[in-house]
Amino acid sequence: MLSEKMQSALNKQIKIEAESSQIYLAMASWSEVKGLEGVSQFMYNQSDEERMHMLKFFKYINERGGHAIVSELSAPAIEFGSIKEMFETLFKHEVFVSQSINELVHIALEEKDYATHNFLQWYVAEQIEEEAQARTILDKINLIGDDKGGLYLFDNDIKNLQVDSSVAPPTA
Ligand code: OFO
Repeated sequence: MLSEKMQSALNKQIKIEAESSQIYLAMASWSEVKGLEGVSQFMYNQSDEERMHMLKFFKYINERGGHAIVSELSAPAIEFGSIKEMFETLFKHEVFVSQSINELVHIALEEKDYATHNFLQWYVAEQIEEEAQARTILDKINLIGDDKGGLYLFDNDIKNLQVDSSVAPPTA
């Protein structure tokens, strides 16, 4: 059984994961409108992945005798200035999510909830992966600079970049 404190913290994370999905969906749309087909596909995939993260929390809370809550979400930004700015926003957001996961791990230990602590390890690994991926992409964007040909190739390459998880897929 989840403690009240643990349950409410996990429900807060559901909201964060759902908002992440919306943020990346908005990025997918912005890129698509700009004709960046590959970047847009990457963002659509990323958005789906975040929904999966959300559902995994959802199922876990209900499985442990809690009640997963669907809540109102904040509207994401819809304009991103440039690809570089957009990926910087993505990177910062992932760092924020990692901090939030760390906070959950902290609460799980405080509550002596070792099952939740164990469950959260998947997310700890996933965040390492997501931050590293965002960093790699930003490095590439910095290399390209204002080179239009480079941007074209980047857009083509990123389409095939797998938004994959570092560990087994969630059971949700
Ligand atoms: Fe859910 O990992 Fe990104 O935000």
